Amino acid sequence: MSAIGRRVFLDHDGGLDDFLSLLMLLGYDDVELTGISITPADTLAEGAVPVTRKILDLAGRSDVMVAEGTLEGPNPFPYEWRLECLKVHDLPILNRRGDPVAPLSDRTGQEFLAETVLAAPGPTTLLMTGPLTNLAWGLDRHPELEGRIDELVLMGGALEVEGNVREPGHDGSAEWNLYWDPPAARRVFDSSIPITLFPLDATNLVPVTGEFRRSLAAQYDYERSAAAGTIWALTAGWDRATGLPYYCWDTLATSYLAAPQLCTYREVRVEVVDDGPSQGRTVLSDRGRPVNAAVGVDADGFYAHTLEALRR
Ligand code: AGV
Ligand code: CA
Repeated sequence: MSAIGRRVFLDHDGGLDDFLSLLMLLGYDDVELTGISITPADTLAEGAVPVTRKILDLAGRSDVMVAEGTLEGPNPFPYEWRLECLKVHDLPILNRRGDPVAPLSDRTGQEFLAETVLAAPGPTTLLMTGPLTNLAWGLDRHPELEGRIDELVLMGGALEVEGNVREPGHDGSAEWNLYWDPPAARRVFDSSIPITLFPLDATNLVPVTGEFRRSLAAQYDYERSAAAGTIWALTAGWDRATGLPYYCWDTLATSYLAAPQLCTYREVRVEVVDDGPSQGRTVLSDRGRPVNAAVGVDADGFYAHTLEALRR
């Protein structure tokens, strides 16, 4: 690693844990964050874009540029989930500084991702905590992009566990990020970009518990931690409302950039189903492409790491 550490570009889709991932990432000394694009998937761009900029301001990183993606996948997220970002937008802890200062790009998110990676003086690691739409768009238009990404760190997929899609006409085998835009997922998996995958097999091991949420209170004097604790509190009761618990989905993938040793990994071969009742499913197959997949987690170590990253 060079003195500035690893060059990272973040594409997120504005869910509660996408914002939490950004709060954690901003505590990592060895990460040089080159920009952020937003995919309007598990969110509304009108909430996700200003929230992202306000989080950057809160962390003293008003120099990082944000861009709004305009591409949409074929399978929309439940509208109630997408509304959560509006609550975050109004949190007092994010509004103490007034209107956001971190710059908003005049490029679309998909253009900004490709252009930022292509303009970097060396390879970039992509952290993607939502669908792969923006990256697939870039790969189609800029063939040279593929060789400029040294690693894609992705929250997505379900290898040997059930998926989390519960939609009419779907068999439940897919994870939402890849289900939102299955052809985009397929396009990216068909590329030669090295993929480190955080599928439900690993994230199922790190649920957001009440005990974990309340443990944030002890470090409320750290502003990133105060914001994170407040956002995590919005996940309380989620399991009763939706029948599905909230997990540390995106934050587990994010932790890889500072503490990869928290997980155990398996080299597997994976194919993505791009249509029909299993669309978005990641299938283990000898014909698939190689993926380094997280399959185990030191859960206590991960929760402790999260708290520590938010105290820096
Ligand atoms: O499938 C996990 C992905 C992660 O990127 N998202 C949420 C995380 O940001 C979709 C999702 C699955 N189940 C959900 C989701 C739920 N119950 N509420 C909100 N989003
Ligand atoms: Ca997400």
